[in-house]
Amino acid sequence: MFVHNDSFDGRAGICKSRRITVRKILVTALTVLFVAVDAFSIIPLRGPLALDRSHPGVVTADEHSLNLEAVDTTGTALYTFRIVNVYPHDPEAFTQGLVFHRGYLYEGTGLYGASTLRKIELKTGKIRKMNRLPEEFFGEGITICRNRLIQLTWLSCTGFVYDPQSFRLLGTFTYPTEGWGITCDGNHLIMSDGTSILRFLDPQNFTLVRQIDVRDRGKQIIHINELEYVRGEIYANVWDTGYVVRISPKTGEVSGWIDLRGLYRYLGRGRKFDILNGIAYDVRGDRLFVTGKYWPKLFEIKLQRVH
Ligand SMILES: [Ca+2]
Repeated sequence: MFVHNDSFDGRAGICKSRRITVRKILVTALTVLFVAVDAFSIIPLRGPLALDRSHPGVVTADEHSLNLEAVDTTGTALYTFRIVNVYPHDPEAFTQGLVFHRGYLYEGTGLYGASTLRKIELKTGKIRKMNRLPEEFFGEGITICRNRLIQLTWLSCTGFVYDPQSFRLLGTFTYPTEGWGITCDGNHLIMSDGTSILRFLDPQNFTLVRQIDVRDRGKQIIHINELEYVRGEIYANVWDTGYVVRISPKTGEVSGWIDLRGLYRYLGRGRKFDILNGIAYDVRGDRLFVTGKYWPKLFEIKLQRVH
């Protein structure tokens, strides 16, 4: 059974004033979600994309209000990328969570009144299954851990637990912080809350096991966002930057920065898109996928060491 886990550290105050409201909302939410899982549809998007390497768009910070600033990576490993494949991605998706599981992508999207959970065909971008969250929930990170699909919400202190095959709602749990990103290392859930702290939770009862503080050469790295566990490391989008950080799960130390700002120029000119957000890893195929909010494309990339 799921527990109401409001006590994993001193930041518990964020939820307490909302608890009664949250319970009321949950009753409504559970009803709506059970209806929603039966109402999924297959929504065709577009076919596979070919990457036009000869005419990448020119993107300026002014044009898209994106933060294109470089991070000082002196003294820490720096990587850039090579594009291996390009796939379609719903340009209306405000991406908050991304997972690859048994041949399909799973995506969680955000915003009040527009938050969803999706199962997607990688090559075509077709949405095979979709839940809409009740409008009072702002969807955040997702992960699949021990055959349960978990979706966080931003300020509601509530996580949803689904069957990954049917999207049937199995239960909910609470946490005393904001909900940003979540991933799974096989043994624990790993959750971010927008600070530099990553919390390791028991995947059965959602109690806190331990936590780490993400630091690069002693400096706290805040705004740790969407997460992915990749071959013994935690990869994390750093909010409002074009970078992903590689983090030691044992110490929280940053072992490298991945500069993905160069992906923006492949998204097309004159098109609305928002920040880089969304990392998924195919363990069997050793494939790393990244995308962003309102991005029309999802990229399979390989890392290239710069220094
Ligand atoms: Ca992820």
